[in-house]
Amino acid sequence: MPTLPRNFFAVLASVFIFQSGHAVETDSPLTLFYTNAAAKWTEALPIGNGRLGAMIFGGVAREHLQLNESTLWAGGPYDPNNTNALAALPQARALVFAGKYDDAAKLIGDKMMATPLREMPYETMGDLFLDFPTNAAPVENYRRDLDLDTAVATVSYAVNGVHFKREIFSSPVDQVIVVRLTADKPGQISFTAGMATPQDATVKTEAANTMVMSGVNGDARGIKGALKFQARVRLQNVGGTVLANVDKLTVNGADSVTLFIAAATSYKNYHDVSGNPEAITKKQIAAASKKTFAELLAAHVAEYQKLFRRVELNLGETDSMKLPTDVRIAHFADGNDPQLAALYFQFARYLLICCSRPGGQPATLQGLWNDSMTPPWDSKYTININTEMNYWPVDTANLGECIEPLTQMVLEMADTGARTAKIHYGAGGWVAHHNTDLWRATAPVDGPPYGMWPMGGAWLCQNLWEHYLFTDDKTYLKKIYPAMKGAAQFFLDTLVADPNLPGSANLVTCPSLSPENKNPASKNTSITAGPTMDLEILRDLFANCIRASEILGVDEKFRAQVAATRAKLAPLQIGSSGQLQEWLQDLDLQAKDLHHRHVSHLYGLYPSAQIDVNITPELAAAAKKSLEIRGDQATGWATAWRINLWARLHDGDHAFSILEFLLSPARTYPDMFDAHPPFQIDGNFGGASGIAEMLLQSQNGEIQLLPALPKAWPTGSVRGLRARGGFEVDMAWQNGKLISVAARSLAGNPCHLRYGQTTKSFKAKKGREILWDGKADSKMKLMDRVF
Ligand code: FUC
Repeated sequence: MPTLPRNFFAVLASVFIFQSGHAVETDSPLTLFYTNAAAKWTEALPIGNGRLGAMIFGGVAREHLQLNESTLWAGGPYDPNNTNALAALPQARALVFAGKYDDAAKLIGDKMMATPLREMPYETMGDLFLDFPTNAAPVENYRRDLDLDTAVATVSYAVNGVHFKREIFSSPVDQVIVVRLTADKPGQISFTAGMATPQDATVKTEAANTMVMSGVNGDARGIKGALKFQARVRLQNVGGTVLANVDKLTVNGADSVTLFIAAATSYKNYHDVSGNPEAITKKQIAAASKKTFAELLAAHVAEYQKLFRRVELNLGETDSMKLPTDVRIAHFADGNDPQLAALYFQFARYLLICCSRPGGQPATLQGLWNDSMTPPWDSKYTININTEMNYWPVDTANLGECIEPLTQMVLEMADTGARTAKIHYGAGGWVAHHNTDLWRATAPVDGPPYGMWPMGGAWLCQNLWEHYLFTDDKTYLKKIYPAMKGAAQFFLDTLVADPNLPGSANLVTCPSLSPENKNPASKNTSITAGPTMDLEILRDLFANCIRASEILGVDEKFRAQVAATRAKLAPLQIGSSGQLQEWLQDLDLQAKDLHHRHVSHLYGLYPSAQIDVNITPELAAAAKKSLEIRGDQATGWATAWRINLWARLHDGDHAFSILEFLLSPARTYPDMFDAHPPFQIDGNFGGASGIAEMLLQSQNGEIQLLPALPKAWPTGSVRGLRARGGFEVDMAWQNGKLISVAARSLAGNPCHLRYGQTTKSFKAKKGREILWDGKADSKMKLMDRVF
């Protein structure tokens, strides 16, 4: 790592002080800040209340809020299942087992894909612009920031000695975005507000202070748009005047102005679009505008902090924190800014709270934030890694409630996926392939090399099961069990014996693929039978169903059937280069792309725990070999996955070196959004998960303290991470050594702590806190606490 002159940051900071004419100081260590307005969307700052989001540009002459509402997708309820698929299935299988992969792919492409071939995109709602009168006077003290501790974005600057300020937040309580404009002298606020959208919509003013955009969503791929939507803006001024034009509101000479922005669609659920966006937005605005700004802000902050303030992370602080966030990202790899990793971790927590709240939609490929009608990969749910990754930090980072939209989506997919199981496979249970959308489509899409993968639903069930493991919440288990059972039932009905495999452990998925990686035995397709990832996911799904049915005391017969089938799954194999095989045949070294972004076969190491350095050391060594072959650098999410994997291998320095790449301009935009590129939010969440895995792991019955602490973070502390079994954990460390740990038992399970080679166990009653200093010869202390 190159070392910088000691005064490097002082010099850099002084450049900024000079350029902006004032000293830039961060108020809170949890603030992203910039000394200029956003020139691009990936410089703008995101806010959101789980449903209603905006990207804030912060221009002096023009404020721009790009708006999103999480149910504004193209299309309407539709059935993509292909009634020709089932008849082609036996032949597709025969071709795969005969090694005629490309012929199988051709047949699958002709007969077995969804109609339409692609799903519906998530779309932007449009934009709100505030145009301010310009004059030649210079702008001074410009600052644009996002305080992660309050979820408020602020823009401030001075012109002609008048200090202007804009505060903006999206309230989960009042369901509106609030924009407050103030100045430190009376009568200074003048602007014209207008709206624009690429949607089929009109904008008009309604009464003196209200502007409404009403529209319908787009058609896509032959599916008719079935949603109505409305965005409604009301303006409240103190002093000055407001004038409503045809489609604009003009404010002149006000002391302060508050704008309320509401938006809604007619979406009620994936088969009901009968909502009334006009009534909803009217009600929301009427209620919010009766409250004072202080009341709205206080309610918003209190609700947000209930979640956000559960975790504190301190990895060390340096003067780099005084620099604008984009400059810090450019210099993270210089090694003098450990707090930026903590900020990145907390930014991901902020994003998850802002884009995935109970009652709403799950985080898409772009969370909640998308400015396009045709976004990359439709900004939907790619469930062969990306959606699962979005929720990796949900429990470790103590945001358990935020999984609710994902849980709900999986329960809905268990309905739509039952039809796909029947029509495409003649099977019971339910199945989902590699994508889904607002309408919960589950059939194979995009083309055989991506879509012919029946494991998306099964993998999502693993996310839900993990949430159960963290919370020990039996009511939740009862809720998700039918979806788990249905996912397993599908495979009981569709697994086939591979005629090429010796012995009785020969059950495989077919046709399938190892996500998006070409089968080296084919000319040009990924189609195969029994890729390692499928078998790993099934080992988990079946084991989880067995345990869940035992815990709930149900389905004895089914349980036995699942156990018998599990025992017959084809085994994991170590190949001739010592690698974990990605396919049933030892073909890894012949792969067309040795550095492929997907590391699907390493699912067993992370997010699963069936490969474990302590329990299955040979498989762990093989997984490590595979990881070395794949290399460290990939797309944003794929880089983030590698951090988690190296953390599970207990190599903190390796994990950290990959984090340095993830947190560089190559993979992180100035606003800290992850760069696939383009922007994809999974890397933010996967990166945060990786940081948590470096500090705390809890798979396979042990809470492992600092299992992969890198040298770059010699001294630090963390409060409030979650561990499986229902524990909340705090730790402090100094010079690379644990000095204290507190584990609070929220569920009353036994507590097994491990620090290096030292283990300590305790029967932990619910409501007790266990304290230890990490030393082999000291005892744990117990405290009864109220929490
Ligand atoms: C998968 C990945 C791509 C991208 C897309 C949304 O198909 O292979 O890299 O992330 O999802």
